[in-house]
Amino acid sequence: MLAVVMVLSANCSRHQDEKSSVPITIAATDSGFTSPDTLESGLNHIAFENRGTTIHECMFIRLPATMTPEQYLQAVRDGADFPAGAIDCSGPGLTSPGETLEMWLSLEPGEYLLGCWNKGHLTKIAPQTLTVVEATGPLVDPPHEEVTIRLIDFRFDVSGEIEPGVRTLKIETVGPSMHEIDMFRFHGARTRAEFMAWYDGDRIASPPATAMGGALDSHDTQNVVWLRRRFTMGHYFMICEMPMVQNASPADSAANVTHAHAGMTHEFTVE
Ligand SMILES: [Cu+2]
Repeated sequence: MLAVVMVLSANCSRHQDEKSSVPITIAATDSGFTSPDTLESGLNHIAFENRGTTIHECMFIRLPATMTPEQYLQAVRDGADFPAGAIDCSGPGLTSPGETLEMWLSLEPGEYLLGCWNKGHLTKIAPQTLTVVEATGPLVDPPHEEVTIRLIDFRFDVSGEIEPGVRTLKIETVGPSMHEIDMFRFHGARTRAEFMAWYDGDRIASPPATAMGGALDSHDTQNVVWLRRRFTMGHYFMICEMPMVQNASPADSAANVTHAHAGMTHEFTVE
């Protein structure tokens, strides 16, 4: 009995030791992002809110010194998923209107563009830029996770159970390819087949699931991010939206084939 008590108290003190940081709010609207003009380098704690009427995400894109935001966007209009020299640095994934999640992610100093790739918003909505400056303040500590999700060619490896409540997930990319994770909560008895039909369609009418957020890809696959959000009981689905063929021409039938089509999906129940 004594041993059990000691283990429990050790677990409690571990959580009490987590230094709580105040998140920086970044909001998506249907006309663009609201965010600070500058962030500090190192681990950042962000609260992402979708205040729009459609699904949005928030990729942090670090631009090379030789590339303006407009040059990046023109390369995307010309069909590039990964304009040469620009670096994807993760960010909160697909999130439905009214949903909020927290993310911890590391950023290096530089000039960044915040972009939503859903439904071509990246090139249709006024881009948001921000500067990451060398940190001068105290460092943000990583949170303690209950669950670790590893992104592997082409599957999700989930260690631990996601239970109802506010939960923290650590996201690691094992690769070797770049990956991302978007989580959805099915509405009622809607199914995976209905989801994939919606995913391959216009993604506007009658969504079969709520987009719960996720972690977008990083060129640096050593990059680790953490997600924290509330999970209610229900039936969930996670997918990887990375394109199977990078920078495919929009006219190429391969342009819309993602890792999800190659089987990189995972269903789970929160109970
Ligand atoms: Cu993938």
